[in-house]
Amino acid sequence: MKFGFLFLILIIFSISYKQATASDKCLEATLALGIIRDIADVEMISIEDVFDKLCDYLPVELYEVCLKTVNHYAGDVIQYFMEEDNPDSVAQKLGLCKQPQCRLYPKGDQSHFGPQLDKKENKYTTKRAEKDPKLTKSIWELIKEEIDKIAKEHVPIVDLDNDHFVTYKTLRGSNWRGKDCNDVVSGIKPGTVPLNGDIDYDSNCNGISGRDSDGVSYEDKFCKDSQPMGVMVLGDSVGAHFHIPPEYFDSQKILDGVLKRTVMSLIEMEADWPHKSYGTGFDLSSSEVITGPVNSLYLEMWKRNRCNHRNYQNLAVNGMESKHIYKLLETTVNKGEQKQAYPTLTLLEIVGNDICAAKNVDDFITPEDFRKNVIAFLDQLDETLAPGSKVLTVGFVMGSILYDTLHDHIHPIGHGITYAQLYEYLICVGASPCDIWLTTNNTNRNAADKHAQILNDVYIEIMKDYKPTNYEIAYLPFPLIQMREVFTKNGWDFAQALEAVDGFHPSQTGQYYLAKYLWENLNNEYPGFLPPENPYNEEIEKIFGDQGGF
Ligand SMILES: *[C@@H]1O[C@H](CO)[C@@H](O)[C@H](O)[C@H]1NC(C)=O
Ligand SMILES: [Ca+2]
Ligand SMILES: [Ca+2]
Repeated sequence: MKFGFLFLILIIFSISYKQATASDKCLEATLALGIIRDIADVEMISIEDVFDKLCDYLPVELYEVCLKTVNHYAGDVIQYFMEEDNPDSVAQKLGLCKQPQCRLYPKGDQSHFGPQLDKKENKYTTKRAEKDPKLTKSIWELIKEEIDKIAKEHVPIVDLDNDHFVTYKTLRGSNWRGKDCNDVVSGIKPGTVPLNGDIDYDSNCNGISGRDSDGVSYEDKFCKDSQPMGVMVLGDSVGAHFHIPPEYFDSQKILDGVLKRTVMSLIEMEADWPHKSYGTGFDLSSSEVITGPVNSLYLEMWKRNRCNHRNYQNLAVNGMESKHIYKLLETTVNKGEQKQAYPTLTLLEIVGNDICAAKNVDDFITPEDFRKNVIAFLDQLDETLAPGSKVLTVGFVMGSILYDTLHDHIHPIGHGITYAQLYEYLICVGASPCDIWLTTNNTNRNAADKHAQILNDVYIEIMKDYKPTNYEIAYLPFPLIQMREVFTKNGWDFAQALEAVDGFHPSQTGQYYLAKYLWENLNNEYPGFLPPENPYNEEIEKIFGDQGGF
């Protein structure tokens, strides 16, 4: 059962790796209680006063169910906070945490001014006896339903012509795949070879159509011989760019309404930011809940050739592992229409979950099983991609860098809690996204790195003799080590390149450098792999402006 706000984020957090479990409940409750106490401190009000306003900080869609949750729990929470001013202890007394040895907040952490204030009154009823609340539907269930709708198929919810391209942004819309320029006719969509030179209308949504004064179609003149190529990402939460705003842990920002303004779209985006990701990012606008520079392989391809405008598909799904990756092909638009589609630069990137699926060092996927999964996927890819496509396989990350970089930094939760403490707590309650890398146990971290290298070697072996019909294939290591070298050389803290909240993913800054080094390395190590610059770019811009934007 969930409280106030953080449950939202944490539910999403847990969904991205695995289904939420009883252990996630403990984590969610503890963090939410910590935030509730922080708000009481910041405002110098009682816990009861916080509960009075709590649901006003959430979007209206969640108001009613929030109110029910508050009415159920507030009485007990106020009572327990008076007895012992510590979120871990309160969560345990509520029966939501079963293991008293797992503690996030330091034992003597009594930062809260409120106990005196709290004693005044408690208009909420306490329900100590009633362990199993009879809420009609918990917030958890509500949100899970919402996410299931989107997340089951990972295709847009309302798509009139059913071609997987739509005109709205979230819900697997144009933040994920180029915006549709006609949502009624299914042949018209980004990434296709133009119909009849697009003389009459723009059939592939790249903003180029019509003909010049000599009667020559602009598509024929500018694009036909330019080797257009789209970008497609088949991968995991790094490819989808998973990001939980640290602002959601900042009581002052919550009071300022940050959740109210942004949390629904975060849910509709599965907590992903593909429009700012290293693979398919294009959105350079600023946002209150994500900051940093944007660059991507798609943007580089677009800069090279304006004919590629809107030709991107980010099909990545949080938590993806090699054994499920073939499922992503179900939603590629090229399926069954290879001849009508332009070739794509396709990223195969599953940079960690195969390792993180292991709970201990004896539990890793074998190289043989991994090879089988990858080959099966590559075979299917050959039946999906347009002839002339390129596939870039990105290797596993050396995940011990995460711990090395962050372990002694303070987490956005505050209260002096370091990442090392958070990681151990997550393992303790059974809610860690990656027990084997996010741990103080360096035997485990090193073993995980070693196994990641073994899996990378499988990729390298496959590259040597795998000969598909419709595409060429290349392998590049995940450039995290290279990125760290650059940060170190410049005297920058590499923590900036990592996600502050989960301590696990590349941040916006990290995504930017990922794009930069993958693009550079691709061009250095595989020259000629990608099409050349289009000499007509300037003319296209002059005639078609921003080509309809994104
Ligand atoms: C680290 O984990 C290994 C198992 O992988 C275990 O044998 C060892 O005792 C652990 N070390 C510590 C310090 O807990
Ligand atoms: Ca459509
Ligand atoms: Ca066109």
